[in-house]
Amino acid sequence: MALTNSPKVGIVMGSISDWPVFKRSAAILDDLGVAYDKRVLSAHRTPKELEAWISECEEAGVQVFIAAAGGAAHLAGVVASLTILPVLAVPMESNLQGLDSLLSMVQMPGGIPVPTMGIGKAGSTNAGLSAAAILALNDPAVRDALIQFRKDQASKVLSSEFPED
Ligand code: RP5
Repeated sequence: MALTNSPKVGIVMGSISDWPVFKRSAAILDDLGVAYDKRVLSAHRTPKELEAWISECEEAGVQVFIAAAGGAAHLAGVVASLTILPVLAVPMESNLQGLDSLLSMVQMPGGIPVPTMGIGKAGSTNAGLSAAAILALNDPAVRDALIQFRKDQASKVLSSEFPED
């Protein structure tokens, strides 16, 4: 499958079963106007295809990866082993409530870092925002979009209304 045009972020999940939660990362990037390429690729089920996709992303100008997986979640670590670009990890909920996923990602041995988000929906949202923040270092349009996102978020909090009892 051909890559999305000029992607800046590569987003990869170990299974399509991750998408209902992981789609929040993609939604944030959509909101901020950041192009990405998304794939279902597994570190243990499709390792060769995963490696090939990472190379394609690097050649296409991707600057940061986001990887979501659950259980013995080695996907982000494997991606990080194959690129020097930053790789953000999103632990998916699992039979152990995602604690296994979180520890698999965050407890990488020293040498191959995997910055890891919180488990599930919040982590998925924050991965999209963190990827955008990395891009914003060199992309004024993404920086402006992030600033606007923060303003809109603050406005929503400040206009909160209590429900009637
Ligand atoms: C991981 O195993 C995937 O990232 C997913 O979170 C989990 C379960 O995968 P499926 O059995 O739903 O395909 O590799």
